Amino acid sequence: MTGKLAALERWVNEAAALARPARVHWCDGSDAEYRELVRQMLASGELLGLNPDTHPGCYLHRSHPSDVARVEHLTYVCTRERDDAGPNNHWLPPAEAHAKMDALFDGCMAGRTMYVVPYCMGPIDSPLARCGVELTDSPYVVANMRIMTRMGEAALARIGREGRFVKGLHSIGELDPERRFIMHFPEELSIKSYGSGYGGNALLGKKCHALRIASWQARAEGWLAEHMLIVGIETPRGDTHYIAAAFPSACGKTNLAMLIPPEGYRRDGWKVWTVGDDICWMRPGADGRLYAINPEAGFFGVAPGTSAASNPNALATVAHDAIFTNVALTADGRPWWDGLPGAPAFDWQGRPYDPANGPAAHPNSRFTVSARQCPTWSPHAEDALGVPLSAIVFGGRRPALLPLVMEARDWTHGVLMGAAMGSETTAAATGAVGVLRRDPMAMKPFCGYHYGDYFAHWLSFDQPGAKLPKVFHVNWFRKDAEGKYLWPGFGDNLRVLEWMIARVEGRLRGRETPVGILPAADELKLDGLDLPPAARHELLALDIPGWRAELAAIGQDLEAYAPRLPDRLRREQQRIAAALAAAAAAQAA
Ligand code: SAT
Ligand code: MN
Repeated sequence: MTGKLAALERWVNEAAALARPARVHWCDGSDAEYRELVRQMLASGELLGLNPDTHPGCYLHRSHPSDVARVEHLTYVCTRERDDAGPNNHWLPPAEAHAKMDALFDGCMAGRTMYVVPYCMGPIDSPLARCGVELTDSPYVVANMRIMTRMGEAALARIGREGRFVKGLHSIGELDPERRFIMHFPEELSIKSYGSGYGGNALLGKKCHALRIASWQARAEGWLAEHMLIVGIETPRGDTHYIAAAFPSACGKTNLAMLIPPEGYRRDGWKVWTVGDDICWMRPGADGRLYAINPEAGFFGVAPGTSAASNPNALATVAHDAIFTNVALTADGRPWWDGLPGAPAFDWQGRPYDPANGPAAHPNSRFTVSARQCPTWSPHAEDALGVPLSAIVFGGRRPALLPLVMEARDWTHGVLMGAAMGSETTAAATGAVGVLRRDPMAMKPFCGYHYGDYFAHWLSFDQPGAKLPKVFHVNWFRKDAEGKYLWPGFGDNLRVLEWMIARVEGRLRGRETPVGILPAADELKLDGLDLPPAARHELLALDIPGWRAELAAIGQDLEAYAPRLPDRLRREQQRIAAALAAAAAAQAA
């Protein structure tokens, strides 16, 4: 190889000299290659064939039972200066991290094949897209990367033209949690991941490249790499508004991205177009608007809860040519999880199903599937220049206080809303579930640099001439005193998006409050919805003492990022705290 691919070849040779695989295979991304990988994995037992009549081209993978989620406590950002990684990341000096990882990689691929996986994050002809190469000894990872990215020859050709790519070295190692680390070297655009074959730990194009490394690159180059879905809402007038929305893992991003409008809305001509369900790269265009691409080519979605009621589009998407990981199995070889008809015969570990062993499908079980199979896949999802954003939405699981929807009064307030995001933890990461954690912009596990610098970078988009999207915060997860959800969610979330669009188009006035603009009485269309008046009130009520405590907590939590916390953000928090104090005084008077 010559020219710009020589550096790639040198790095592949170095990695092979370290890991000492029996063979090196350069992936071309072809159908024939995918079929051959599947054939080998069926033979080795890494994949099981599913019922070919109900699920043609579908396979089941069971991961090691100790390897079922991202491992945030073993994930590091290794910058030369500790402060550049920030208190939001685990850190090691790069030399120490390399030494630690190289000792693990030493000879680890003996007898195995090392796959060279060139990939492109984003449409292959997009100026916003970025390439990488993952070296891995896991054929399961290769098969998933082929679905999740533009993998193979075209990506290699682009790398040959550009010369620049993110280097990712991965081995499943012994799948030993004691010998498992995910290390990022943003200054070198490189990643080393050892000891896990699961999702975000192992499919290095996803969280490692498209968020942690990309957020670093984005800061240097003037764009944003975010943990957001992208959805297009087509109104009965025929305009499509694109919305990017950040929610923590397993909070319904895939469901919102594939939303089915309620009956009446469908009749009126509303349509929803899916552009992405997890990651959004965005950059100001020549007209001052923010343009977004989905760097991924597939969905790695949470299976449990995906049902005909919650997300029929996702079910249709995974009806063929999909890889399932850690779901349960019916007696006739269909994948199964809570929300599907039928009954599990085998649990996610392959044991005959026994409720005493816990849920049949693992709570973080997943499907991997090409986005092109989605019935609502947007005809603009692969536009090289991306789609223009009308709104950015932040949200989390908040059982109390946070209203169904509120709008930021300007960009600075919007950045504070994002920075103040909190959510109850879910099964997408190891650790306790259901604990409130502050998760700014849903990037806590994924921001590849100091959160203080990250907030400043967000604020920097507020330039003269910028036509920035409006910023909103939503909470689909409010509960009543009995712990029941107050809002039906799913398709009915379109009612909230409709209000946002009316605000974007300047057609509704809203109601100004100290914490943001809420829908005024009767502005949210709730017809056809069985929502008791008490719930309606509760969802949009303003609990001033509760909010004052929240603002104090936000102020305190943000100080963790001092001295790099932008003063503009601190002043915004103080402005709202003061407005709440004034409202409390007025109420008392
Ligand atoms: O495991 S992944 O990081 O790919 C999924 C998620 O947590 O969002
Ligand atoms: Mn995610």
